[in-house]
Amino acid sequence: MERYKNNPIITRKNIPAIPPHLVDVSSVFNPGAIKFGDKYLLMLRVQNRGRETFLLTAQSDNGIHFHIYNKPVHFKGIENVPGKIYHCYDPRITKIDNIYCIMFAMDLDSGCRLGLAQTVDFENFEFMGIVSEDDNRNGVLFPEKMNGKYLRLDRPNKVQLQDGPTSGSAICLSESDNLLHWQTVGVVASGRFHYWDELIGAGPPPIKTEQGWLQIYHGVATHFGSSNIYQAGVMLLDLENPLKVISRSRYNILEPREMYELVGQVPNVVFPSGAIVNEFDAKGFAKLESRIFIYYGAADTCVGLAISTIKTLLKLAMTE
Ligand code: BMA
Repeated sequence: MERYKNNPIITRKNIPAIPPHLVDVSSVFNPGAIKFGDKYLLMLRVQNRGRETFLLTAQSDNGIHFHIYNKPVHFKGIENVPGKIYHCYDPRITKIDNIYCIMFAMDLDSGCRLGLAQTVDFENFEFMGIVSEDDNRNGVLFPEKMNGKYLRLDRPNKVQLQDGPTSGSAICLSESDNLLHWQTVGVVASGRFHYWDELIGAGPPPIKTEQGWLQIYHGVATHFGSSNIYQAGVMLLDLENPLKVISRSRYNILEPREMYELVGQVPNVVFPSGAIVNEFDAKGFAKLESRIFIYYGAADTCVGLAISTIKTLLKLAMTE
């Protein structure tokens, strides 16, 4: 994948001052992304100097230069959740039947859960509920139902990192009748210990291609003494049965190399969370030659853009 030449595309300096809480913020990273009409839309994770989290939307005509709105996203109804919500973060956006669904991580006293919100205009957002019973993260919805069910990839948190948060080593497939109550169908892919992707989680929502569902994911190498390395990879899932992995990249397709990826709040991190495909065919498949913009958090500090094509990602997925 090719980094945009003027990366990072969004840094803390681009965040407008929104008194009282968002002034001179610390970081902006891990955005959700989607095409909204003919605009590129991001939902940015912004942290202030209290290390509190806010989500801000941003729009662009070309996917590179973004206008960031000076109104934090409010999920209407979230105030009715009992107990304290510390952070809502890492949103992934999927359009299903003309409704934009946002799945995000929620830090609660009981651990991390998945939350779901919906919007049609990216101005008014409705909180739909907490949609994972157990500790879970990196929930991404498929853009269409299969066999009458909504599907998502998620990542139950099971592994306790030494001196760190609990993290998972497997991407699972879950299904639901109503987007609110989910059952795990099975494990799609597990971490490959000793290699680049020991712990894994889905990145942007799955992309439909004639060859299968293209899934960009992050992998964490944990066997380096002082620091985990977060990288991006890609796998191809069967179109009819996404539990089945057709192929999976042996090598990462993006790793921390540039200074803004190596140094920051959390060093050595590229974390892909949003992708926008330029062209789909009449049947809804991403075109082979289409460009894809991948938005990623760099070092939990700023937003990078990596550019590729569907064809290239399919090829990279096949390097087994
Ligand atoms: C993961 C998540 C991400 C974060 C990454 C690197 O576990 O918390 O939000 O970007 O770690 O710190």
